Amino acid sequence: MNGNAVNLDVAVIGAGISGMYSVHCLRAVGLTVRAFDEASGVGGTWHWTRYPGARVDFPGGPFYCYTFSEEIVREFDWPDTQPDQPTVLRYCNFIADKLDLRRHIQLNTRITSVTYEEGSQRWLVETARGEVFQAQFVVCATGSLSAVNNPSIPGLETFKGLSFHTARWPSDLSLAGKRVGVIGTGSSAVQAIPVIAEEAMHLTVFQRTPQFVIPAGNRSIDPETTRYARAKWPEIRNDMVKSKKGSPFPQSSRSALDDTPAQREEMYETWWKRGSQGILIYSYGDHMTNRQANKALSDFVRRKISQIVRDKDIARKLMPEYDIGGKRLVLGTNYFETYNRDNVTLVDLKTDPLLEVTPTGVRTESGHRPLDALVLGTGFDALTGALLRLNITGRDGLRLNDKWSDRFSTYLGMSVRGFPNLFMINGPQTPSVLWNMPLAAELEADWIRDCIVHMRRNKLGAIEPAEGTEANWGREVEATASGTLFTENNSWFMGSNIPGKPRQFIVHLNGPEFFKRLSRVASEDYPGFDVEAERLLHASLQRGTCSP
Ligand code: NA7
Repeated sequence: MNGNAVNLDVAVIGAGISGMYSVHCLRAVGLTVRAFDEASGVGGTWHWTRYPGARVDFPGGPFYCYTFSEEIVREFDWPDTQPDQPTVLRYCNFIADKLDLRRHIQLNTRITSVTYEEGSQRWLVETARGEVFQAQFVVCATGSLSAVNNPSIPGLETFKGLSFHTARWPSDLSLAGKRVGVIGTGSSAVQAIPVIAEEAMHLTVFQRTPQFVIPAGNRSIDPETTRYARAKWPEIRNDMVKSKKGSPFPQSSRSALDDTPAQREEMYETWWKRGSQGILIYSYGDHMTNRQANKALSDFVRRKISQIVRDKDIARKLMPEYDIGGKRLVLGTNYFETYNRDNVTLVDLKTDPLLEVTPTGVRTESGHRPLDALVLGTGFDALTGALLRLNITGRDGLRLNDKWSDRFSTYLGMSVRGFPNLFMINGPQTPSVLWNMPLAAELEADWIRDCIVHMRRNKLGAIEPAEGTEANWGREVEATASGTLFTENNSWFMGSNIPGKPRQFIVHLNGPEFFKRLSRVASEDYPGFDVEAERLLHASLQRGTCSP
């Protein structure tokens, strides 16, 4: 045992939406908990994601938030259907105060290593400030899209202007009068581009792959919706838990091919206008399982692009050729319209490859483009990236980076064999990024709490997946995606955006079944896990403070 270490029952890594809820629910059963975050404030993704135009791109308002407390639902007024980043960050701070979480959260603290000690059945958690904590349990609430992807573009480090990732946007930055370049056209860049174009003198967008972008349709939430949500909250929450996407809005199960082309067009037009309150791809049930159905919708959005973008050559460059939804569908506001502006240039890197960044701009095959600021909208090492950056070493010196070098494997997306008592929230092989993430975080943190309580009651010291359970779980997760078009496209769902990352589908596609499964595993006393008896009688047991 490390004599200088501060003792905790649970170390939570991350103080975003998952980390804050973990602190709340673990503290409630008498556990000593501390959350650590590298950021200077709470909010996780919503602390970092400060680019102009950043908004929730899921059915937002009262549905993208904590769901467990009707009191909280009543007390926070969401102004828009797609809340902007400052509003979500204000909400996170409201929660930290309301639940009195700050005294359990240590900010400005980067975790440098997490190492399992066999003898004590505890983890040593080291920080960049030189502190060491010893915790029986570690909860990785590290965020699904938090490990920034800084691309290796020749000369990037030589750029003399301002250069930064969308998730590291400098505070108080003015782009007025500047020539700005944006590399990437994912969700972040698509939200930022129209706002940057309004402010900058000139904007050049460097596009590697065009995007299907549908209107977010952000609008003020009418008081009636808020009143309804507050009055019916338990039912709404229950419906979201059972819903395939964790959303309160409709999803059709009909085939797009059961309708005539004219009927389909009418349906698509209606859903196009709904924006996030009924996302177009769910207008029929088979867009992601039937290529012909998918093509009908892909063609509809391509027609929209050619109607919106006046210059036919630019419109052609903006046309995606893959299956709609194969990459995460992007919700935007005036995205395609922005290419009608005189101060916006689109560079298609497929036909005009990026050669290098120079001290004064970006050189593509067709020439040099002088820039004052370069924005990297280049995304994230999704789901596994943040975990692999923690430097985790489990039983027998096994490093998570080595275990996952060819393929990642988990049991229930919550735990990894060889890494006892370490849990993940919204990690790989959970519904995560294709479900309602705050709601998923609550359900997964509750499961972790119940597992810890079960262990304490039964004087268990360690729990980890049994031999073979990860392989079975991997097959189950793959089965949820088999026959879908997700696995036939290149996207960060498949690891394709990170050079060298194994090609493996990262999401469990059936949220309701996933959460039912978690409940079943808990109620059956954790089948599929190996457990060990507690070697050290834990202080909180002696004090009898763990009282669920
Ligand atoms: P994304 O969706 O991963 O988008 C990243 C974009 O950056 C995408 O267009 C990439 O092109 C492009 N990219 C990445 N590396 C390069 C290089 N080296 N050169 C040129 N272009 C590159 O990340 P976002 O931040 O936009 O969105 C992530 C999620 O966060 C999103 O779903 C929201 O939920 C919030 P590619 O398509 O790989 O060819």
